[in-house]
Amino acid sequence: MPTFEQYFLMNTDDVIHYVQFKIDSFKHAQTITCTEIGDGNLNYVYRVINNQTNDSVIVKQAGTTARISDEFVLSTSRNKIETEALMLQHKLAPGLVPEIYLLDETMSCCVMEDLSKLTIMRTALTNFETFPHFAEHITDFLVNTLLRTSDVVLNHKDKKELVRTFINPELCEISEDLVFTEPFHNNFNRNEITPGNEQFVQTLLYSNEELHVEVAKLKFHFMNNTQSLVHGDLHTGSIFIDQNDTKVIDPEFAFFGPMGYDIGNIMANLMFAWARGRAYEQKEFTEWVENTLFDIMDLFETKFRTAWDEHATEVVAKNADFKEHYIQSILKDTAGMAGLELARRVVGLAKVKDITTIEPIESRLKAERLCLRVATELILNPFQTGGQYITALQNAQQEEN
Ligand code: SR1
Ligand code: MG
Repeated sequence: MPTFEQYFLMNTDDVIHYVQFKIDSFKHAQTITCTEIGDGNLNYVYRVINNQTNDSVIVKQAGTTARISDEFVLSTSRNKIETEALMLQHKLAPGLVPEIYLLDETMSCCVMEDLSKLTIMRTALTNFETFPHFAEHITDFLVNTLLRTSDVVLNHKDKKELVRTFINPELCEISEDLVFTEPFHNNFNRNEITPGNEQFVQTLLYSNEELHVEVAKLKFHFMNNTQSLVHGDLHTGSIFIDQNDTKVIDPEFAFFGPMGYDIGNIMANLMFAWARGRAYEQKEFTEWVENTLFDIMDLFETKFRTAWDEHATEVVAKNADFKEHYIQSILKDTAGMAGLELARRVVGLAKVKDITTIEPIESRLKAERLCLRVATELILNPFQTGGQYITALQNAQQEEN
């Protein structure tokens, strides 16, 4: 039996031994079931159950390459960044993040709360399920994790220490390439355009010089603005949900970057759900998405303003005009980042099943064009309000009719 003193990539039998060795509630277990349940692009995720007591945990381990493709060779220490981000987010946004039971730097794995009674939000959205508390929960998560890791609130030396802890060059490079570069140029072989939309993508993205300038600005903003500890990959596949609870998972891309990256990712992934809802004429569902898009922008701003007044420690943060400037720039970043996410998941690697599973193909092509139209609008003329996001979706839909 392995002693887990040196890293190796575990299989299900190894994970059973691992929990017997490391986790108290599994030490004397007679029968343990272990299933690999990961469906992300990078890591391996095991659900382990003690069949006598029904105790269960999740073991998540990083491999030396990305699960989606061996061409991404990555340090397994990304698991430490993910686990430490979860621990910090758990403190800042209690109830909205799974509990961590163990971080094992040798095995590059962590053991955490099993949330399997909830559903991955993207899966639920593709079935047109709605969630009345989502806007409330996700804005609590965003405001608490973003504002309270920024220089507005933290002592600046402490914050710089945190910036150092969360330096995440490899995963940032993935985003710099897949989000900010490849989708806008036709010479990257990881792009894959659905046949029928080639000319549209050529005109709207590849030959659009005006767009390239704004994308370049956003890329450098992403790389150079250590504003807050961002989740870094906050799409609906990184959220577990049901009618009562919302839990944010998978912050392996966490680093200090612009707040708008997280907010924009949420907005864009809800827009994918909207495009799918329209393709299948799910009126009630698309209305819920519209209300949620509106509420997220509205609640984020309101809660952020209140939290600023309550938690700001920085002297210049008392200046009302500075506060206004700061908030307006978050909203601007949010729009640009949302546009980038919309574009990259249609054209580049790591597409989303909200769109890829739309049938027939003509409806998928329309949904993709809709997302790209809104993407370019968001990047070129950043919106400030939820209402503008909804109008853009509706206008783009009109153009497709
Ligand atoms: C190589 S990883 C591809 C994508 O999956 C992750 O979820 C991130 O979104 C990344 O861009
Ligand atoms: Mg992930």
